[in-house]
Amino acid sequence: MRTQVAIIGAGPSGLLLGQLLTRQGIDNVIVERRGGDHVLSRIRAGVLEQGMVDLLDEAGVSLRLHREGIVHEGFTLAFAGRRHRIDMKGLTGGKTVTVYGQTEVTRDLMEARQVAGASTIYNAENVAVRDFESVSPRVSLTKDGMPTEISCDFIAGCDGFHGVCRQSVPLHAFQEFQRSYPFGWLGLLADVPAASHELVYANDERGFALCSMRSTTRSRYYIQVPLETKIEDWSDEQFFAELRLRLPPDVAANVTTGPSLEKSIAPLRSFVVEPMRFGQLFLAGDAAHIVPPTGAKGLNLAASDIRYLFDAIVEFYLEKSTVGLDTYSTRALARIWKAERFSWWMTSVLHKFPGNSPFDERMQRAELEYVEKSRAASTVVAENYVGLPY
Ligand code: FAS
Ligand code: PHB
Repeated sequence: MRTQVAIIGAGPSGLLLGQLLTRQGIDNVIVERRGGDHVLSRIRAGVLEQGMVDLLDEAGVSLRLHREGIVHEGFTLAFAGRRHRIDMKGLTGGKTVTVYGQTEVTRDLMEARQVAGASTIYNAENVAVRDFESVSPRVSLTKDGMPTEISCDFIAGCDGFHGVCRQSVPLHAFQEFQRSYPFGWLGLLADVPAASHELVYANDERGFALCSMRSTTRSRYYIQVPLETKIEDWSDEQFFAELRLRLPPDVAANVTTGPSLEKSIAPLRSFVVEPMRFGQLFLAGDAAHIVPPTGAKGLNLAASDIRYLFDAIVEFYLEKSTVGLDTYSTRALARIWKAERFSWWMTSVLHKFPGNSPFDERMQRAELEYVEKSRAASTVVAENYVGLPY
């Protein structure tokens, strides 16, 4: 099989790149190791920066997003019995975010790809990327027991943190930067009305909590849990009781309980690999970086990677220029590191760190009180949350 761009991974990164390339008339094949239903079953991000909304507009997949997505103009930080609203719209000259689940973004992209008749190989096994340092990179895989090979011009490694692409690069060719956090997030999705019309991030003595949503009738909640926590340790009732204890009383009183549609525990880590390009192999999204979800940046960083990579590939084919390809890694990493900083900062100031000294506790409180009292400090939070320019 021959194509121009072979994309490894049918998560949001791979599907968005595939959709943009297909609309541009650039042939591409997506190779995904799981089935489409499994990809859709993963409950992840919920907040889209304007840059991502604009890219989904350009990809022609934003009809439902504009119909069902909820525009948010601010969010609340709750701490020490007080609340501080970050007026994103007022502090950034009108910028907002849109609440619309990653599952729905993925669904919209999958449907568009099916309509376009573009090729996606699901349930691919033994996926390997080969000769990507040459001008003739290849992807080999097994499908229904049949070995298959795809020759291409470029390979987009959109296969997430545990994917094969980054792991296929020789160790001497890259440097990893990482920090693991001493806790995880236990998330619960339920068809209950939202406890607050905007997101509430709570720093409580008992630990972090987040009230988010997928719609006005479907809520997404998170509580910080110890790393060794097992899902079976937490019944729905125990989850809601703990959530309420960590929220401001009026928000807690507004929490409606209901059976969980999904419950999962996510570890928190900061991770970046440099560079993101290896010959004709380009890493994008979680394959290249991970942020703790506290800053709602993971999915949105995948979008800016795809913006840069798509523009570079189009420039190559249309203008026979490699400038975009040659600067992709530097350009993407410049934005990635700023989002890593913001996600690390939000995580550092909002969670209960086991082993924090009394000094550390005072520093955390001082950070939050500075944001509370300073318009400049609140503006820094607001402009990072809505997303720094691409
Ligand atoms: P993905 O991991 O989504 O997709 C990679 C795809 O590649 C997967 O479908 C995988 O099956 C496939 N793949 C892997 N290995 C392969 C191989 N060898 N061959 C072929 N295919 C292969 N972000 C937020 O902004 N907010 C959140 O609340 C949030 N919560 C998260 C919770 C969890 C548990 C996780 C893991 C991430 C969370 N994220 C969150 C981040 C998440 O949204 C990612 O940023 C987003 O999924 C990135 O998309 P992709 O880069 O496409 O990677
Ligand atoms: C979510 O709705 O899943 C969500 C929202 C904001 C975050 C993390 C997750 O910071």
